[in-house]
Amino acid sequence: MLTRKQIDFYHESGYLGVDGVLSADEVAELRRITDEFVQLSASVSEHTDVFDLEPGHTPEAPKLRRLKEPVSQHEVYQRFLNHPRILDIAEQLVGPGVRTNGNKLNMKSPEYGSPVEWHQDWAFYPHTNDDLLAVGVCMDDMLYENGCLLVIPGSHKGPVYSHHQDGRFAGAVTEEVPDADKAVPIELEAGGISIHHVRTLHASAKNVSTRPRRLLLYQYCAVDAWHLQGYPDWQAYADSVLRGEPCNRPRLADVPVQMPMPEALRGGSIYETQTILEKPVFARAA
Ligand SMILES: O=C(O)CCC(=O)C(=O)O
Repeated sequence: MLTRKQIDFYHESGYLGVDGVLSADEVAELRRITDEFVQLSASVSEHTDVFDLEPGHTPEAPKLRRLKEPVSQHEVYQRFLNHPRILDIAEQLVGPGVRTNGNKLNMKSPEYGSPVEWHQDWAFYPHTNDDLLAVGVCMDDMLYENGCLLVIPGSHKGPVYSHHQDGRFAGAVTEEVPDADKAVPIELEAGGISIHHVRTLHASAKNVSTRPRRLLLYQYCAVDAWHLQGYPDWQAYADSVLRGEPCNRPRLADVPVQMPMPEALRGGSIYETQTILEKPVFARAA
């Protein structure tokens, strides 16, 4: 469980790093399953609904950038989504009650792992209120050198910046990123978790080290935060509730929203969407 000080820090700064949430055995289990998926990705040569590939991927040297919706791919990822320690923490920050609104496993392999440009998750999935966060489960030590998450403290209390270019959603902030010089790295040992608020400006650089950086991202939110694009039916919403009761009275907060529409020119993953950026910061530096 988080201390009062950690909870206050999260609300004030819009992020938090927590060491030692998973045991070494749990991390080993996640790595083992993930290695199997990397091997499986050798059988494809283009992005699929499951695999997002790094440029240069070949069957002989598979380079997997993202496993999409890992929770739907393997029971182990599903189990960790419901890990009591992680849920306790998420509930302390968005609860009582907690539901999930997505998951992904981003892998930055040694020496080429792709960067992610500055963005706010809120621009991708605005809800009726902003009690949403992403937990990053570190499957490796996550350090500056291997492309740890970078966050701009306090940015979750500020505006939602334009993620549009030429009138279409572009998956990254397309104006000058304010306070980029104040960005801080979230560095953690394997088994630790990063937490960032849905409106916190964040990014990550290319992995220039010889060590992998695999980050399993679970999105959690308040039970009464409803996606503004809705749900196909009640069950689709109710199935997302992990703790507490489903609630058909969304809480409406006064939050700035720009829908991620008209749709991006390229979809499939944030990496693909961001390839059209005219002024990338990290891709240019890489
Ligand atoms: O994997 C990362 O470094 C950042 C991931 C991220 O922000 C995202 O996928 O939305």
